[in-house]
This record gives sequence, C-alpha cells and structure tokens, in this order.
Amino acid sequence: MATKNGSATAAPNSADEIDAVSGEKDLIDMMNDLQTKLVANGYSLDLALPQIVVVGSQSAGKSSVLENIVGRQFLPRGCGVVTRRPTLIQLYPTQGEEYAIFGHKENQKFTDFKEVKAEIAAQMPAKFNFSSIPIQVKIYSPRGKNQNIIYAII
Ligand SMILES: Nc1nc2c(ncn2[C@@H]2O[C@H](COP(=O)(O)OP(=O)(O)OP(=O)(O)O)[C@@H](O)[C@H]2O)c(=O)[nH]1
Ligand SMILES: [Mg+2]
Repeated sequence: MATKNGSATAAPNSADEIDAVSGEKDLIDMMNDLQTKLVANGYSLDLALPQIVVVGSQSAGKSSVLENIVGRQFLPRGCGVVTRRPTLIQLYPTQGEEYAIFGHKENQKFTDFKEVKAEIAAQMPAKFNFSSIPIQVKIYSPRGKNQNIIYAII
C-alpha cells in the first residue's frame, strides 16, 4: 500500500502526482485493499467509491464496453451467455509495464493480456451455470490518469 512517507507500495510506479495534490491515491489504495479483502470473504463495501457497474441483457456488449474503458482486450466475449460470474476490476495507473494480478493468484504477474482473458475464462463456472463470487483482477496500466474502480457484473 502506498504511504505518504514514501515507504513500500503495492502499486509500483503509480502516478505520484496524485499523491502530491491531495493524498487521494493513498485513500483509494486503502479502499481498494479493503474492498479486495471484503469481497474475497463474501462481503460488500457499502461506501461511495468511484465505481462503474455495467448492467445489460445477454450479449448486449457489457464486456466490450469495459474492455474499451480499460483499453485492453482481456475479457471473454462472444455469443451465448459468456460472462457467468461477476468480475471486480481495479485499475491502477502506472508509468511503466502494463500487467494484471488476480486475487486468486496474487504471486503471478500476467503481462500477456491474452493470458488474462484465458485465466478469466478458466475461472467461469461450467456452461449454463452461474456464480455470484467475483473474480478479482487488478490492472496496472499507463492509460488511466486517475485511479478507478470498476465493479462489473458482466
Ligand atoms: N456490431 C457490434 N457488435 C458488438 C458491439 N459490442 C459488442 N459486440 C459483439 O457482441 C458480442 C457480445 O459482446 P459481449 O461484450 O461479450 O457482450 P456481454 O454483454 O458481455 O455478453 P454476456 O457476458 O454473454 O452477457 C461479441 O461478439 C461482441 O464482439 C458493438 O458495439 N457492435
Ligand atoms: Mg460479458
């Protein structure tokens, strides 16, 4: 977690200018960590965080919209009921390498977004089944200027 005294950060290369302005990044980092832990244990975080929730009928293009926002093709898309599990996507701005880290594989850095997509697909329940347990993925990307949180039921 980023701190104001400049000690270790869980979001390496984060945009430090956000820190300098208001400390907002520290707060959002904390809220992201809290949200990650709560969701992993079946709770939700009932606070007014910057979130985007995508709702729509089957194959309406929800996953495609989120890919557009993130700027990467990393979600399973297609015909039929594709997304059968909610996905919590947390965006972290970085100045360097673009990568993803899953909540269920915290020690593995995914730099190939085709593999991110394959991992999300692998975490979907069997065809015609649904799960309410979110897949958690943090995306570190130079595209985002501000830190955003997307909570997607997709
Ligand atoms: N023509 C067109 N096709 C689109 C558009 N957006 C998405 N698609 C296609 O529509 C199909 C469904 O898109 P998805 O993004 O998977 O839709 P979804 O709402 O996430 O679908 P489910 O997760 O199954 O509910 C895919 O083949 C997309 O490529 C669009 O704006 N125009
Ligand atoms: Mg989808």
